[in-house]
Amino acid sequence: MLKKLIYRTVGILSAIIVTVHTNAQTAARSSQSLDGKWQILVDWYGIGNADDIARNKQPAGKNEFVEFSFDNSQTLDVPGDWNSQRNDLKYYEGTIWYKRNFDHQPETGKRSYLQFAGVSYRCEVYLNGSKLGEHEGSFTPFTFDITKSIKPGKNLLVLKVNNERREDAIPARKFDWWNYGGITRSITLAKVPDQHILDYFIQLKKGSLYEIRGWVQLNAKQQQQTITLEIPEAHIKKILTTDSNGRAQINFSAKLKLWSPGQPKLYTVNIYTANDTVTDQIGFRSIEVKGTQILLNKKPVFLRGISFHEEIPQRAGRAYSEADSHMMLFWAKELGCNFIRLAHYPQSEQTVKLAEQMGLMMWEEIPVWQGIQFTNPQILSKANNMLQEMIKRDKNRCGIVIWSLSNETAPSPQRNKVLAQMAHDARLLDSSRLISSAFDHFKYDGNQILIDDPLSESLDVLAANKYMGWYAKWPAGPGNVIWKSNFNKPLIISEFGAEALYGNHGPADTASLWTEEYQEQLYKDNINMFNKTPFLAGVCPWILADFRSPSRMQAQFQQGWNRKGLLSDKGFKKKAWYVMHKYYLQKQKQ
Ligand code: GCB
Repeated sequence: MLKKLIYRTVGILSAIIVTVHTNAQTAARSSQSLDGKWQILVDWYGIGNADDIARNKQPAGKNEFVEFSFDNSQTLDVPGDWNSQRNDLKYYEGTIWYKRNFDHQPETGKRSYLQFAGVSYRCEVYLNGSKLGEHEGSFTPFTFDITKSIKPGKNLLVLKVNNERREDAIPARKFDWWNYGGITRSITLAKVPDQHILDYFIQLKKGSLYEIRGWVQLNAKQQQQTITLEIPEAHIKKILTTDSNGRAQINFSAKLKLWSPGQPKLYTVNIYTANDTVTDQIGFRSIEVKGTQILLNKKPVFLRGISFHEEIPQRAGRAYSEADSHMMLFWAKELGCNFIRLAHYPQSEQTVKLAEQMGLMMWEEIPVWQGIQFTNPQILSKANNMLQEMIKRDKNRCGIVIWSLSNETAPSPQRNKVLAQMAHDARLLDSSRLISSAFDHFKYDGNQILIDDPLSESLDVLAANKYMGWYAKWPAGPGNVIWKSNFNKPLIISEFGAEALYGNHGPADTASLWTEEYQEQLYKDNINMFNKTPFLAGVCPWILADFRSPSRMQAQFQQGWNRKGLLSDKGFKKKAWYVMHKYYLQKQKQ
């Protein structure tokens, strides 16, 4: 029986971390969720001894005690950030140790994989007292092959999780969102056949409406193995054969119904070998640029976007459930969007899958956000590791049309070199999508703003974050700005907006900062500017909903919230929402 694939997460070969994280297509197989209540130890001073904690050391006798012991300790929910689960952890940046036991019944001919969908920010993983490895980065998955270390019966799993902000991390020490810590996404234990399908990539070739390209990779380097690929609804059945690396190429033509926001068609795709079967829902669409246009399935498309953080404002915590993803995505649809910018990091796999099912194109980015240490020789490998993990996880999601490398990084020889290298590496992993990066450094001349960032050469789509009327004064009156570019490429205004406290009103004509009317007028002025920009291929207001940020401590209006939401922290619509909604309805008709 084929099992529906819920989490199709691909593992990693970690570039910076000590342990080899094995690739594994784990989700399609029988899997055990390790979510639920985990016991925890808050290590306020970061002094816990890993050897003792990892084996849950017990007192040797009646007159002994262990200070760092999980016995009778408190619990936290997994998945979930720690900040919103306990008042005293609201601002906590440090280490928490997590522990749970699980049972295991060995099956002959099976391997066991332990898969983490996201742990924030860095973690060490210990199984039965021994270290499996480490991972850095909150937003991408990692997997361990634990076949050799798992025991029949009871097993002890311990994680050391740390969310301290550091200069050499990605993002670095300063960022404009809440630094949620903890096991924020699910943990799964999966059993797979010894010889199994490790990974696969199936998409339309760039620029083609019918040529299907890709590959299937087995875990063992076995030559001449037969793999079957089926798309039953389209009566497609292809027999593939592996090369000496255990990889089979996919290369055939078929006339399939194309995926688009209007008709987000997905096909069931089955891949099987003699031992193993995986099933996925895959859509087929082409995305390319022609001059200053973005073409979806060969037709120009205007990206009617919105950004959001992976945060539920009403709960003031990180989003973790399917219901959470639904809420954010329904709002995006209600606004009239056909596109979302997943800011500023890969959001959960369930958000990406739901968005695709709902007909939303996506921009997905890694958290290379402002002040990154580009001169640090480790940064390229850290960033590339995240890029690889993101692309590996979501490369079969046709809803993703743009991979983005960075947000608001200042041009410098070193930054230009690192990001150009990443653009190159991203294309090696996936040549079917567009590459972008959000800029905020431009040249000004009167009312003209010029895009001249040298990184543009390496990108398919240009993206500008520009807060006209908020951080930047209109040089020649509201709306009066002309965008120029040194490159014949499409432009997305990837951020614009202003802060408004919901319910704070003032007169429309002389509106003062922080009022809904000021934000509303600023949206109208920005739309005027958009209408004067012929090479504009999309816009993306900042942001769907107010979000929490300790950088935003203005006492009267912010109180720890960035108020640029079109929705308030309670989900109420501000006046600017309706301006944007109207604009998107008009754009949809054009
Ligand atoms: C930006 C950043 C975004 C901030 C936003 C703001 O340019 O990309 O992360 O939250 O501005 O509100 O200032």
